[in-house]
Amino acid sequence: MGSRNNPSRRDFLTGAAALLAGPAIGTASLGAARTAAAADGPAGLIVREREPLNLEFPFSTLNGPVLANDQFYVRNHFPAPAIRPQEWRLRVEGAVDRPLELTYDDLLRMPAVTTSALLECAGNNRSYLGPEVKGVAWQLGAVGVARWTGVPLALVLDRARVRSGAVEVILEGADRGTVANFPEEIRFARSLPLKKARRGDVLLAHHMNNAELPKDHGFPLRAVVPGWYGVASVKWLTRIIVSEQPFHGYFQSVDYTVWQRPNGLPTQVPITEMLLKAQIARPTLGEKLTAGKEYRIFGAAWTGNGEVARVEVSTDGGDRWTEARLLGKANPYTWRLWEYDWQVPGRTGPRVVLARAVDSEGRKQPLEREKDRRNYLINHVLPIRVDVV
Ligand SMILES: Nc1nc2c(c(=O)[nH]1)N[C@H]1C(S)=C(S)[C@@H](COP(=O)(O)O)O[C@H]1N2
Ligand SMILES: [Mo]
Repeated sequence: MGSRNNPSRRDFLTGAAALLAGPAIGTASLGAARTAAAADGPAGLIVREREPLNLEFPFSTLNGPVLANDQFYVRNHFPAPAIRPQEWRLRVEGAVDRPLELTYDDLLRMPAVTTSALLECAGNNRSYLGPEVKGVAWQLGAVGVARWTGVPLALVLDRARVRSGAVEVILEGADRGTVANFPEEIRFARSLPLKKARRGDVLLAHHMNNAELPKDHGFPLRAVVPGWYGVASVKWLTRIIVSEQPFHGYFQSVDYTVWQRPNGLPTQVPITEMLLKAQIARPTLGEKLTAGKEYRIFGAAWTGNGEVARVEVSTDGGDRWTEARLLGKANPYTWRLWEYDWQVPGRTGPRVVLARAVDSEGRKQPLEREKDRRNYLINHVLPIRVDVV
């Protein structure tokens, strides 16, 4: 009973109950963080860390398809570098026939595209795994959608003339700092397979929602890699290195990896594509709902590739599931807002509300946590306990 492949409802509810039970799993801290939110950060963002700055969007305030710049979560590993655009350069080097050195103005003059894209931190929802888990304790709000304007990376690579032996493109930021088990400071860097880097939708963005990139979102230039976890979207870009070897930098071999088991051998692989997820914005944990009244359950759902096909809601802890209404139109690489009008029962007491998504590839959100994912890729269904009063 209750194997990983076939979780019984009872096991699942045990999981949900344990999660809601208290200190062991940290519901108390969830509540504390939630109340601290408004007082704490700019524009009501929740301060998770001040140096380096890590800010969370209070997901319960979700109201539309795009967030304003000052609502967008911030995930910094090192202090944000202050960059003067006049002195800044983007260098393109490595396995290219024509290395480039571009100024900010050069980039602003190149053909640009504007597209909506969602960024989610691979550690979003981590606080639901319990207080002892390593990493920033995000609740639901290490995720956001903005409209990004920038130059396709493919265009810059074409200008630099990539050599035939190239396999990856390394993106390096200006920010630097120390990490465990390495004797010197390192810069933040991540690589993309050349094929992914050459898709027209990977951007070198200089504008966010029609404004210059804010400092904490990577001014003057950042990558935006739609469909991949946020870690791939390197901020404060200064160097693009085309490489003939795969890159194994810190942020894709020590941190931001998960385990896979090809041939039964545990192997660490970099985190790339986003997984399917539905999140409930309202009600929030512990919210009091009036017995016998209608309540609009509201949230968002997204997936790394493909489309969100369906969102289902349960208001009885996972017994029965009903389809929610998808709002607006499907838009690749962003979230789909959804709602469900719930006739709150007349009987008072605690209730567990759940939402789960299904995508166009037939994938479903899991009900249970997968252990091989370390402290990342948290996309199992999360219970929201409310009180009917
Ligand atoms: N240079 C640099 N780029 C970075 C990071 C960083 O610390 N330094 N953090 C990454 C991570 S883990 C995420 S989730 C996103 C967050 O982008 P945001 O701060 O604009 O929301 O930026 C990514 N790019
Ligand atoms: Mo992240």
